[in-house]
Amino acid sequence: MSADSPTWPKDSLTWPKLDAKGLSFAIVVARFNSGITEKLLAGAREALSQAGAANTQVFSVPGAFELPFAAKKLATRGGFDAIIALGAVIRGETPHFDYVAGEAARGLQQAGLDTGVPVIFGVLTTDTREQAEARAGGPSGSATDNNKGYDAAMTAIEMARF
Ligand code: INI
Repeated sequence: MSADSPTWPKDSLTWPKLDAKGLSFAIVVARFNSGITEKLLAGAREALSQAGAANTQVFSVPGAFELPFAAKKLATRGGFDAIIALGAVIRGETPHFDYVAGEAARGLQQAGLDTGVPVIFGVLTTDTREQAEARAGGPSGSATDNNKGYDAAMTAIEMARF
């Protein structure tokens, strides 16, 4: 952290002005529920592009359960200022949800703590597909509004500068 790092705004909870120039990011995205995760990916790319990130690489894995392995491998490889993990875990009728969502959250946090590279949790965990769609840009599929991929990328820029 340097003296000019963004600090939490005193008067509001809006995003600090974030500049990603000179930063490199890896986005790792799960293909499971790809109709949702592709929208998260579009949101993340839009945020990084708006903030001036010139070097972003995208990697895909089968499902959210595989995100921690990939994130740790990329963080260990070096060359990335932050890793953004994107996925969508929808509860449905099966206890599988709890294992997949829980291990994705635990493993992604661990990957960041183990490597010292920020690993951002851009994984939706919802009861229904409708709830997931509402958090992936809504009916219009917006890349900027109500898009947790966009928010995850903004978080990545802030933590890369921390
Ligand atoms: N993976 C997801 O990303 N989202 C889900 O909702 C999901 N459900 O519901 O099963 C899911 N399962 C696959 C899992 O992530 C692994 O790819 C699989 O278990 C192989 O390890």
